[in-house]
Amino acid sequence: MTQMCEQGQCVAFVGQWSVWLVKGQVDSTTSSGEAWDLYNPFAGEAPDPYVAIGILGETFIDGTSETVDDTTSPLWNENLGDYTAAEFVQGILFNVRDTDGGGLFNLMGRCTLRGVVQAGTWMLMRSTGDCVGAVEFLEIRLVER
Ligand SMILES: [Ca+2]
Ligand SMILES: [Ca+2]
Repeated sequence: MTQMCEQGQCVAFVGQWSVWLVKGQVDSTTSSGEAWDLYNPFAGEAPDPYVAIGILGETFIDGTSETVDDTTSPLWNENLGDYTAAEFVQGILFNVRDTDGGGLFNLMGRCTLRGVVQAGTWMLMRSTGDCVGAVEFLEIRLVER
C-alpha cells in the first residue's frame, strides 16, 4: 500500500485505472494568429490533433492517440493506457500535438492530471486550470481495472 501525506493528513491509495480520452477542443490558430499548417500546404490549415501521454517528469511518451484530421473539435473516444494510483499522484501529462506527417508535429499545448483519482470519473481538464497553450479542454474518463 502506498500513501500520500499532506499537512499531517494521510490518504492511502491503491489500484489501477485506464485513461479514456473522450474528446477535446483546441484553438484554430497559434498564439501568434497563424494557421497550424501555414507551412504545410498539403495538410490543410486547420489543426490535425492527436495526444501523446506520459508520466509527468519522465522523458518517454507511453502512447499516442489517433490523429483527427482538420478539426478544432477532435473526438477520440479511445483508451490511451493504464496507470497506477501512484502514477496519478506523480502526474499524467497529455501533450496535444498538431501532426504534420512523417513524425513532425507542432506542440499545441499540454494538460496535466495530478492527484488521487476515483473510479469511473469523468474529468474536464480546462485552459483555466489544468491546460496551457492552445488547448481549451480535454475530456477524459478514468475506468478502474
Ligand atoms: Ca502543423
Ligand atoms: Ca491540417
